[in-house]
Amino acid sequence: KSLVHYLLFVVCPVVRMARVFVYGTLKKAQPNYFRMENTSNGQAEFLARARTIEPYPLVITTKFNIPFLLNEPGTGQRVYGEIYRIDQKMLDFLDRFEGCPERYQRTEIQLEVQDGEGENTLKPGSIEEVFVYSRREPEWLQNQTYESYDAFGDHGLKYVLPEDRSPE
Ligand code: PCA
Repeated sequence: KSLVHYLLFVVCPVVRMARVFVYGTLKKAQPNYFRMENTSNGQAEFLARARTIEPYPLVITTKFNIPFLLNEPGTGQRVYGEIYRIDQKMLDFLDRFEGCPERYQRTEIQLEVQDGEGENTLKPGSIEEVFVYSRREPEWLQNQTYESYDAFGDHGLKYVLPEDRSPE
């Protein structure tokens, strides 16, 4: 078999990587960040802080105070978060963890890379298209929106980890 065949069918599947924008509990210093760092879930490499190009409603809801970015561009606020490069294993983990496609859908979103204090590996101001876990839920469009999620913020809405939830 040829070198081209080797590169296409042997190397490519191994190095296949995705990029994901996290805006909620998966961000640094948030309650689920440890799952991104746990290599038994796969690999995740921080790339940059970023902000959505379009406004979206970021709401905190359900009795477990879960943050959701609603897939309703043009309403709400431009949302801040972090871009990670992840391998297929981490993508599979996150899909399972986020209850995709039942609780969240994985869609694509356009982002503007922020200025990072030397930690960004993407060019500030560049526009990137990456995966995001979002949801379509018309009822929640009335909720208060946030431009940046912080589980420990003034809103006082304490996030409940999946392993601590009583049956819904
Ligand atoms: N985790 C995902 C979606 C919301 C959440 O809690 C994230 O941080 O992007």
